[in-house]
Amino acid sequence: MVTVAKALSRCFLLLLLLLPLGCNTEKQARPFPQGLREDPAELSSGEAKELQQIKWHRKQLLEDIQKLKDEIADVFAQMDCFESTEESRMAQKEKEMCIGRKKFNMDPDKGIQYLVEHNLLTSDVQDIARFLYKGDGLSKTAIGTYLGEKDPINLQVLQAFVDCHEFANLNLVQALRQFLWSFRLPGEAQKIDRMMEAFAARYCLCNPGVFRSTDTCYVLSFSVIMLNTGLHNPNVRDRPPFERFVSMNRGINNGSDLPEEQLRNLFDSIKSEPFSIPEDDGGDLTHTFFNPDREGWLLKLGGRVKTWKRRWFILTDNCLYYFEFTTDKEPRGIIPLENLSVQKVEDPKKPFCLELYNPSCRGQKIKACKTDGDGKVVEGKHQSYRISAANAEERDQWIEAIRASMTRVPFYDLLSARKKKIVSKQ
Ligand code: 4IP
Repeated sequence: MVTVAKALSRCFLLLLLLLPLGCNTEKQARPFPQGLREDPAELSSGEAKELQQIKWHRKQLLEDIQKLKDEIADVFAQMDCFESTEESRMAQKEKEMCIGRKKFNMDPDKGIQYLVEHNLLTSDVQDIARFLYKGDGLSKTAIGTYLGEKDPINLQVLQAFVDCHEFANLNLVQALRQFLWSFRLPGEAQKIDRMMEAFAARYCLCNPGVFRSTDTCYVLSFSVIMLNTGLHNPNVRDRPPFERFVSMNRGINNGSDLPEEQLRNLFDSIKSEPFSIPEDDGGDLTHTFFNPDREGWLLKLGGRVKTWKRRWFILTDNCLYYFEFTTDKEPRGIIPLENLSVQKVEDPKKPFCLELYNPSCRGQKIKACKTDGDGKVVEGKHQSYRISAANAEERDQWIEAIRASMTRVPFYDLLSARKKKIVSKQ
């Protein structure tokens, strides 16, 4: 660009020089200076000399102008070339950014690594947090997954991400709406705990004096989330009245009650408008099954009618799902593993069996759901689930994976621990 500017300014200077001479720089002949006779034979020797000099200057200037024209043409050609290189460089960066986002949505850690390696993001936690907060083209589920990781870097990014939110002068419901829309809360209790803890701390920092402690804010946030389910989930028949919401939150403000008016505002806000939860996984269960703890073919014995059916099982989020085909989007049945146990069992008909049962109430129906012959979702009828694997090794691996899934601390334990902590402060 400097060269272009130089060339243009030189050209401009030359034109300024030429103008007084009346030179039009084109092929037209320059008219004679005023007072000079047109016939060279009539010129005095002084005039002839002056004419020679003028002609010589003119020639020089025309040559200079031509050189400058060439130079300018050259520079413009370079500029064109530079622009198209710049364009293709930008296109390349855009392409890499797109790949980075896709990678992030498939595997958040790998996505961030890719973006850093391609200089599209620095490894600074603030930079990563801003990138996630902006969230362009990112799956909110993937953002939630990344923020939920326990790695020290992810924890710092979580903190920086929460700090990107401005909650000043918002009531708790408004702040929760903003927060819960910025990513999708992961299913694991410990992760939810860390995220809500960070949320509560940020809310209290932005709104000093609203709650006596962050624990109060934390517990009330969950009451509000549960209230949202109670008021808006179509499967809940018994809609909680305001009085129940008040009694749920007795003594949570370090032993004292929160002002009823404050609770009324939150209650009314949720009642009139439920939380919007990001559903960027297409609304089907594909994403849930994207990264399962374990999956594979197993034989399952029917509940009442004892037929063995080959089903594709997926273990994820502390649930066992079974499908007729691996490509099915909707499962035939779902078995929540909470409160269940698993053990090896001998079966007279099938080898390598395992059994899922409820150790505290054997003989009672296990809470589960399935689709019946008409495609309706109904309650399961199993007192235990008997499942046969292809060999002993697979059976043992399934038992191990199911046990690992069951031992995860359920979220409500964490919440009740937090409530106890508040009560013990009284
Ligand atoms: C069915 O037998 C299948 O085994 C069902 O399994 C089973 O439901 C039924 O149990 C059993 O009656 P038929 O196909 O021979 O009728 P799937 O749903 O995998 O096809 P479960 O509850 O095991 O899914 P009951 O309890 O509905 O009878």
